[in-house]
This record gives sequence, structure tokens and C-alpha cells, in this order.
Amino acid sequence: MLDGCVPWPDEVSARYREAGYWRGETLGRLLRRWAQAYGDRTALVDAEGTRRIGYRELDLWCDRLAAGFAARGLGPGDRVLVQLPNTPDFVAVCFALFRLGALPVFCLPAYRDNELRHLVELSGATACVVPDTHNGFDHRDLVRTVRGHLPALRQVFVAGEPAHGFTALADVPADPVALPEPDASDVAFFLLSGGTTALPKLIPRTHDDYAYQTRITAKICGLDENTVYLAVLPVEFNFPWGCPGVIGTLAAGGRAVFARTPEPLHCFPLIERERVTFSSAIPTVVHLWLAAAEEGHGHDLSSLDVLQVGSAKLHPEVAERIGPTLGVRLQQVFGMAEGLLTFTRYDDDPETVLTTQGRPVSPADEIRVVGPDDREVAVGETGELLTRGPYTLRGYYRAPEHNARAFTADGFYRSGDLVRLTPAGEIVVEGRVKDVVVRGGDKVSATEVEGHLTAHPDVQQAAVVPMPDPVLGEKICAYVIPAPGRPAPRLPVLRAHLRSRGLAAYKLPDRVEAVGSFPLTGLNKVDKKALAARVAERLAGAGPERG
Ligand code: OOB
Repeated sequence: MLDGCVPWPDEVSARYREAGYWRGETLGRLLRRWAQAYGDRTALVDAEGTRRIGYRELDLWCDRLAAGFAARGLGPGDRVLVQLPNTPDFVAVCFALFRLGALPVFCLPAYRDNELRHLVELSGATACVVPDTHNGFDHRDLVRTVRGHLPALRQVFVAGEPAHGFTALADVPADPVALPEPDASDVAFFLLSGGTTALPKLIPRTHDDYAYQTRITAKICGLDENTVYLAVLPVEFNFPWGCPGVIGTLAAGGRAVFARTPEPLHCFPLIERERVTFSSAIPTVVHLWLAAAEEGHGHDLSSLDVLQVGSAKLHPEVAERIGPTLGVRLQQVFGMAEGLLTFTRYDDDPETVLTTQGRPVSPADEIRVVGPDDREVAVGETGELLTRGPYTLRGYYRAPEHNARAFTADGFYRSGDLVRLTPAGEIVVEGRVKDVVVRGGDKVSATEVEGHLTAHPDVQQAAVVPMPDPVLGEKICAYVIPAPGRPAPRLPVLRAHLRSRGLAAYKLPDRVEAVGSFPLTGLNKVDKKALAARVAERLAGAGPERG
């Protein structure tokens, strides 16, 4: 496995192979098989419906892109940042890099200077692929700034109009060349962790493990050639990419349609036009869709059969409205970029679907729910979820110190989630031990934001905590102790400060509370639970019109 990664122990790998979970096929080769099986059927459709790409066409496009990337010096093991909006380009670029054995590092479109610089440094990327502009933001200018600091990022490919001497993605394809087949047990690409540490960690996903994840989830979800999947969330996110998402849809011979935004006014016409059957969303998007559906929108959503919902807690009252209002079957999904996925099943009783996050997708997923002493708690009691299995990482890339804390000695990943198991083995997410705010589906590391806040001259100390929000689930509240003799910093000032430091917009606090001191725990740590309770109380007291 790539240097800097933690492989599964040999005897475990042998077991996963024997059981048929890992089949030794690369993702690039799988696409070749799908092209042979599904030929001219449509594989990918863009939001406008103008680009409709068949399986064979996609296969050839990837070969040509891989040849072009190779001609420009990219090769096996090279890391390439990929930050593209939801378009067929994303799929073609990734599969071209898979064929080449080069490793895409998935970057959310919302990432800015701060995140990109960190990812270039951590991954050692020498190239990146970005759009010209997206949602009114110029990514070429962003990359130019990043490259000003990190010249090792040698090549920039732009989907759309290039600038600053960058290469147009459209100019890359060349006549296909024979390329050595990468090793299926090695890394295919990197997903990003949801921010338990100050900045995202890189999660190596192998061809074998991801092929298995998409195959097993597509099977559970019953995807087939009639599946039309709508990618609503950014495809750099594990959920729409491979749970079963875009890849699972391609494996089944279905059609993946790309939405530009999760807005109902954009997605509902797409569902009607493409006769979408299957999609996945976060609770915040569900709120928007429910509100639009309840208001009446005039679009025919009758083709939509299943909506998966995950990434943040879905409250049973909201879950209950999904079926009747949208006319779909709900599937709850609990998952993480690191691996483990739990799904409710179509034949579960309604109570299970509405109130639990389902059970693991693989019989080989191992789960432990433990107390603070790492000992398993009784069924029904809440504890931290630890897991290992055939598609769950054994270590983050280039992070030995963090890995020592994030994994047990026997290879279980400490998820940081507090869960309990029902007697039937279903998972119910109860909270978390990790210091993260889940704003919509976005994971925001408190430590990261605190670090930037304390860099402001008016701030002596900062503590970032979640506060309840009816639509996003949680928003970000920053408690600050002003620096001596300085005024209490105001929200717009701090937001502007964080933005100027190149932070993605979703990480900016929604509220600031200036205080003289922080409450402390018995261990003399800032008592964030107390702070979170305090702001929740204030919001409740303020009444809904000010909340
Ligand atoms: C998904 O992946 P990440 O890596 O962005 O975030 C993982 C974390 C989990 O550890 C948990 O804290 C939270 O997101 N989470 C949920 C949840 N699903 C994820 N919390 C409550 N209820 C749920 N259903 O978020 C992700 C990856 C693949 C599929 C679905 C979600």
C-alpha cells in the first residue's frame, strides 16, 4: 500500500478476499466492464440535460483523458486535487486518474485558500483540476493564490475557460495508450475526514474496498438498469459518490444525473424531466424539499421511489413527513467517509425506519459500543461507536500520531459518535464525543475555527459550540473572551476576519457571545456542554422570531 497508509493486516486481507468482498478489480477496470455490459445506454447526464454520455463513450473519454494526463507527466502514485462541481467531468477525471494509478484527492467545492493549501501540503499533490467559476466564485484565481505559496502544485487543469496559463481540461484528451494496471489493493483516491482535527485528514480508499462498498450498497438498495440517480449533494462527499450513489448506479447500468444545487426549485424539475427514481440528501435538504412540497410546486415527482437521508440526525417528526409529503420510501443512512455505513432496509417496519439509523451494510462490519474505559456497554446503553471492516480505513494518510489516538490497538476506528444498539441490532445515534459542529451535513471542527478566532487581536480565548437550529440542525456559536482592554468583537467583524484567512464559508460562526470567563469541567477543560446548553437556553428564551 502507498507509503504513509496503514494496510489491513495480511490475515484480515486474506479473509476479505476469500469471502469475496475484495475481488482484485480496479475501479478503472470495472468501468470497462460496465461499458461492455451497458454499451450505448446513458450513464451520465448534466443538470441542463444537454450532455448525455453513454457508457462506451464515458469509457473512451476516460482512456483519452488518462493518456493526456500521462503525456503531461502525471503517473502512478501522483496526487491530484479534484475540486469540481457536480458534472460528468468529475466522473471522467476521477476514472481517468484511477486508470493511470494517479490518486484524486476529493476537495469540496466550498473549500478556499486555507483548506486547499493544507491539502496540497498534506497530500503532496502536484496537480489539480478545478472549474473556471462556480456559483460566481473564480477558482482559477484561488488556485493561482495557492500556487503562489506552494509552487510544487505544478499543473492546473481547468474545466471551462482556462486563465493564468493553466491547461483547459478539454485540451487534455489524447489517443489512448496502454497503461499498467494499478494494484486493486492499493489506494484509488482520498476522501476527506469530517473535521475532528483542526484541518481535514486524508482517508485512503482502495479500489477493493470502494468497489465492495458500492456493490453491496447497490444490492441492498436494489439498483438496476432502470435506476435514475440524482446526485444532489456535492459528489466529492462519500454519500452521493458511493453509498451507492453515482458509482453504484453505474455498476447497475443505471443513469446518474447531476444537480447543481440541492434547491427544490432546481431539483424538482430535474426529477420530473429525467424521471429520477433514487436520491440521497441531508436533513437540511429534506427540510427545503418538504417545505416546497407542502407549499405546492406543480412538478411531477411520482418517479422518485427512494430517498436516502443521512449525514446528520434526522428527527422522527421530520422522518414521518417524508413518505406522505414526497411520495417516497425513506431510507436512513448513517455513515462516514472513513467507512462504516448503516442503512435501514426497505422491508423494515415503519418504526425502525423512522427512529433508527439502521444496521451495517456488510456482514463483515464489526461494531463495538464502549464506555470511557473502552469496555463494551450493555445493549441499549449509550457509548462510543468503534468499528472495523472490509471498507473501513485502518489509518489516515501520513498521520501516525493522530492514528494512535483514533484507532484501538486491534484496528477499530473510534468514530467519536455516541450510539446505542436496539435489541434487534439497529444503531441509534444519540450524540457525539468529538468536538465537531454538524451544520447541515457539513462537519466543522471547533478546534480549527477557535484557532483562527484567537488570531484576531480582540479575542483572547474562543470556544466554538453547536447551537440548535430548526433547519440546519446545528449552527455555530462562538463564545469569546475579549482581549484585555479591547472591545467585545462583533459577529460581522469576526466573520470577515475568518473569511480573510481563507476559511470556507460554511465554517463561519452564526453567533458570537462575549463572556468574561468560560465554565470549566472537573479536569479544568472548557466545559463546552455547559456553553452549548447556555446558548440553547438563550435561543429558547428568545422565542422563535429571534432564534
Ligand atoms: C457522512 O460522512 P462524514 O464523513 O461527512 O461525517 C461522518 C459523521 C459521523 O461520524 C456522524 O457524526 C455524522 O457524520 N452522521 C450522522 C448520520 N450520518 C452521519 N449523525 C446522525 N445521523 C446520521 N444518519 O456524513 C456520510 C457518509 C456516507 C453516508 C452518509 C453520511
